[in-house]
Amino acid sequence: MDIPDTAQRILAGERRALARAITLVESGRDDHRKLAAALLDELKGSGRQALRIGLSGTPGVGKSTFIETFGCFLTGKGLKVAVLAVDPSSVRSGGSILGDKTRMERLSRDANAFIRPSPSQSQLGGVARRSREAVALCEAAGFDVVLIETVGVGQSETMVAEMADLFVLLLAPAGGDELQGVKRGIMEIADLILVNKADGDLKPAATRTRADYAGALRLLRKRPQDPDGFPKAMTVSALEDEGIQNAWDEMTALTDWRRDAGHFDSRRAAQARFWFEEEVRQSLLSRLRREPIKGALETLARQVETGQATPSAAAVELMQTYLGG
Ligand SMILES: Nc1nc2c(ncn2[C@@H]2O[C@H](COP(=O)(O)OP(=O)(O)O)[C@@H](O)[C@H]2O)c(=O)[nH]1
Ligand SMILES: [Mg+2]
Repeated sequence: MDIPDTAQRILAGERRALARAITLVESGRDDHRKLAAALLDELKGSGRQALRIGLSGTPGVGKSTFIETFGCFLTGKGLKVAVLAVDPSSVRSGGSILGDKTRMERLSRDANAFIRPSPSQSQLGGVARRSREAVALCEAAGFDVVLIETVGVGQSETMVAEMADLFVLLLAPAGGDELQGVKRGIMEIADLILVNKADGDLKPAATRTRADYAGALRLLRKRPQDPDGFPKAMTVSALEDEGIQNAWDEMTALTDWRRDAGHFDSRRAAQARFWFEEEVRQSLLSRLRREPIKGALETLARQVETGQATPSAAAVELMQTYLGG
């Protein structure tokens, strides 16, 4: 791959070049990693900035339907939209978006939309890096909005929140009066809670659920990056295309406020630092899993097991021999 040429094509918004570049960053091969790093470096001065929106919700809440409706709403406003998925379970399910293309039929035919299914890769750290780099590529390609979808499993929301400017949690109307077992952690990173399916028979339940979550959000610690009234809970119907304009208005109001208050840039700076540190952590961990450290680790671990060495002395020896300290 000719890196300067590919970079030019991406900057010119060529979708095929973008798709191939994403395939490159998704690759685990060492030579591909080097090319990917060179490409991202070439593109880093593009000065283009998309609004990155993380979207999470358990299977069945309507993420795909919402992305279709919301995505078409945005392209209807003349905005270019990219959709990416972070799904650590995709090895089994075959890609969360891929299986769902039928629900995004209109958007996938839209010339101003680009949809990319999640890579098949089981390691969350790896998935996160690939997704983050794919976001950077879409940004350089001139997309105005990048939607990053994730299913609500474990750490993936946290990872997505670390690469998004806004985090949207999609929920379904609750049957009873319980809050649907949404983990506190995910409530704490949400900027906007959208209770979907607020239509037909489900509308009263959606309205109640929204009120419950609005109450729960008020109990959370106030975050410096929020103006009054945020995080906010609203109802939408992705199927009937209701509340979408309102949701977008709230997203832009929040983003504008954060830009003016300096939170937008400082958050991105903190995220860049986070990913740098995460990358260093991952590199160190992968060295531990490779020879010669892998074997030395095993040998020392046996000595620790049999009492020939103490855990700390063995650790110090390993660090001194292989990691210079
Ligand atoms: N009534 C209603 N059903 C919806 C709405 N959005 C999605 N659904 C339905 O919920 C089911 C799951 O939707 P899907 O978008 O595949 O959810 P995902 O698994 O989160 O991607 C489908 O049968 C959709 O038609 C909505 O706004 N109202
Ligand atoms: Mg889906």
